[in-house]
Amino acid sequence: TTKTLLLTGASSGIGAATARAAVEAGWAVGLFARSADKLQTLADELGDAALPLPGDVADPEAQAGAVAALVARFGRLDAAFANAGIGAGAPGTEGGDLDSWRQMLDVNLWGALVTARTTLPELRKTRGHFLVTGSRAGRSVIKGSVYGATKWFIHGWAANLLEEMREWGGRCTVVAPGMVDTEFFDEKKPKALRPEDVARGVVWALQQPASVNVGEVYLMPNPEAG
Ligand code: NJP
Repeated sequence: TTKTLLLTGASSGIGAATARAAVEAGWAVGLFARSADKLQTLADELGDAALPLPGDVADPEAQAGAVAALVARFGRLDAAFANAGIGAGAPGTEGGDLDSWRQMLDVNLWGALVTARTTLPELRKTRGHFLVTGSRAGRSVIKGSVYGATKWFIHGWAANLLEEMREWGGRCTVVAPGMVDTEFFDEKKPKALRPEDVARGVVWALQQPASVNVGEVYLMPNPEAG
């Protein structure tokens, strides 16, 4: 049987690169993000192994519909990667833009929580794997204090979620990169990680034997290596 992976934030960056790498590794993928046109283009590239699932992670009904559609199409869910996230200019606390705060909380926290709540009943059936994108910013201290704190939440939450999932043989991984050259930034970041570098780490975690839990995939760029 083909294993299946639901990815949020699949329309660009780390999510799109992971979708490509997972299909390359033999997985079928459900592609969730708001940009329906980008998801369709990626699904056309990936063929029968990909299902575009347009929606907003802040909308629990949209996520529920996407999981139902994926299971209807592929018959099972083996892994979910809660990767959608925004930096909103990585706002800090003093003078922080309130709308940006709200959007980050809705996507980075609420959206990831809802992805877990929506996928866990299906993952339980396959003793599956939940992955979530944290950050170096969830392991250290950055100037964008509010963005950084959303990622500290992810790391703390995922460590606790692993304990919950272990009761039925599930697994939980935090994917924690340093800077990655994606649409997260307005400008190119030539010395950063490539989204493909992160995707390789995600697929490596997915491919470990069921008896092995990868708690964290922590990747940093090494710019002086060329
Ligand atoms: O960024 P980008 P990344 N509902 O902008 C989607 C974390 N991270 O790949 O909805 C559903 O290319 C958006 O799609 P769309 C970061 O915090 C990054 O770098 O169509 N989806 C797109 O597919 C985030 O958690 C760096 O606009 C929503 C995707 O999210 C993850 O990596 C470093 C959505 C964002 O793709 C992926 O970001 C680090 C919504 N409401 C952690 N809002 C870095 N780049 O340096 C957004 O440590 N999306």
